[in-house]
Amino acid sequence: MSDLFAVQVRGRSTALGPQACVLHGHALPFAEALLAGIDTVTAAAPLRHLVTPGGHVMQVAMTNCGRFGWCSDRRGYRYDPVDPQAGRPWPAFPPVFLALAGEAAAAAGFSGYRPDACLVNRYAPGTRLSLHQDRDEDDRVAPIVSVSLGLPATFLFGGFARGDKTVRVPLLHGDVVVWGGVDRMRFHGVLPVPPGVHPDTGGYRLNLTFRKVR
Ligand code: MD3
Ligand code: FE
Repeated sequence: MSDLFAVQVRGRSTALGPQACVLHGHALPFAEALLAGIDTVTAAAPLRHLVTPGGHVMQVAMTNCGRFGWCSDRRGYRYDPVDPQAGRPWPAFPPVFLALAGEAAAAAGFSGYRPDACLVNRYAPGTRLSLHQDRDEDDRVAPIVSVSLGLPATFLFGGFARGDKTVRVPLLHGDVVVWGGVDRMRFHGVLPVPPGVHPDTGGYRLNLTFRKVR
């Protein structure tokens, strides 16, 4: 295994790179409150399947909360302060979202984290997210904090070119991953979620990704 991808398990955290790590089970104490927050957000801004600029319907169902929401349509990808489906601003962050994101970022070495967007992703069994970079944010150094809830999935963590070797990282209910600094622009994706039933989410995997857009 190359140094770049050396995986080191230290108690409840696994380093994926110099500034990327998995905090195993870190969100478990917040899980119930986070799921209630997701329900509040999706009541105001329902999960939907966006269309890519190429005209494909995305397998992952998405919505947002916070000052900005990630959107995709035939015109391209962008962050929008308004939910284009509802014609009004995205719902505010449920307070527990900000508390968890700030605390997890600090635990990973990024103090003072103030995200302004949270993308909510819902995966039904068989759903995958192909390898990509997150490059629609103005800030490409601030960390992204990702929270996995419900069905387990295998995360692909790659390099800085699409063709670079990837490592597979199992992500379980309650795991939090933090990527920032030099690791921020890595290619990443999610393998098809295996079928299953989770006591807290039923037949879904939910993922929250906190971002600093501006
Ligand atoms: C790794 N979501 O929403 S975790 C996404 O599980 C996204 O739903 C996946 O990729 C999911 O864009 C993966 C989030 C994530 C976000 C940014 C990253 C992983 C990252 C940036 C660099 C490396
Ligand atoms: Fe991503």
